Amino acid sequence: MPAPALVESPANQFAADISAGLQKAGQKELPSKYLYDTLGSKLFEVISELPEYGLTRADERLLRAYAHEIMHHIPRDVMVCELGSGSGRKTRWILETLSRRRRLDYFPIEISATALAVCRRELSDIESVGIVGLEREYLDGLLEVAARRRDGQHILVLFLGSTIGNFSPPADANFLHEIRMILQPGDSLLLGTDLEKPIPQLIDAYQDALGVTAAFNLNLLARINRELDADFALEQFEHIAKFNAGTRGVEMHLRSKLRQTVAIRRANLVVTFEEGETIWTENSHKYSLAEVSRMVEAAGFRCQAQWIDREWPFAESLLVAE
Ligand code: AVI
Repeated sequence: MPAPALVESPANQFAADISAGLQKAGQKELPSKYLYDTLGSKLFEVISELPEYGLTRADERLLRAYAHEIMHHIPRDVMVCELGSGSGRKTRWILETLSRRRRLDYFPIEISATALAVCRRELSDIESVGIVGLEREYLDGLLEVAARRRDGQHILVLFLGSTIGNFSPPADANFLHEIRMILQPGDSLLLGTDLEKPIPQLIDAYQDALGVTAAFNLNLLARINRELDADFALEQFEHIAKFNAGTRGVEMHLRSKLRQTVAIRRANLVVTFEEGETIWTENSHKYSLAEVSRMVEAAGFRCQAQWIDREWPFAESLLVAE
């Protein structure tokens, strides 16, 4: 009889990923997806209201202004699936517009149960939209949606807010390719990408005056304390944001203010940090339009239409699977 497969629980996976990231030779790092526990998701909502952080408002402005145009490119019989719905607020414009033509099902996919609950609450008043939240990793959720497709039905995937930029190149292109492999020709992907802008503006956006982004970043250590019985002293780390000119991304780090040792009991790990050493917690890539074109074409999509916000350079691209 074959040995039973080992199923990783989310807590074990979290411990394994934290342990691997903090033992990396050279630059220590933590996966940015773990920034979004209940508290982290709420702090991100506050970030998107900050005057310095124009990304979410640009995304929402475009969706609101062009929802009708977007709809004209989408087949009538469509199921809408969103990777990382967040609060769902900016999705409202798309769902309201599409559901005026005919009833539709909307599948938000999130690893955060809290974000899914907020999304359901935010959007449940829209008539003619059935909401089926999937608490999954993005591609697992998308596979599940694809399995529910009826004959002749199309899928519209929403991947908004430039979350793609948090997959450092070339992982961004690879991820789009994986999405493409699940879709069928004629399905669509609405992709939001944050565009290049002056470096001081970017640094302000990720190192805001109120310190909300700092709290968002430090919460990752607090989360490890809470969930993995660790003893990070938060006041001994500081948030920094810097622009990496080589990769053209804003990096968030947590810098150790002194030499210190931290125990993470549930990961069976003791880690030493040198004074000034950093943990890299997130990359937020800033795209050029030419780069977006190359990336989507290499992944097997054709760009059918594109809308750009001039106030905060940001692009919404409607892609069709070829
Ligand atoms: C979710 N993502 C697109 C945000 C970004 O801008 O990269 C996450 C974020 N990190 C700090 N501020 C916002």
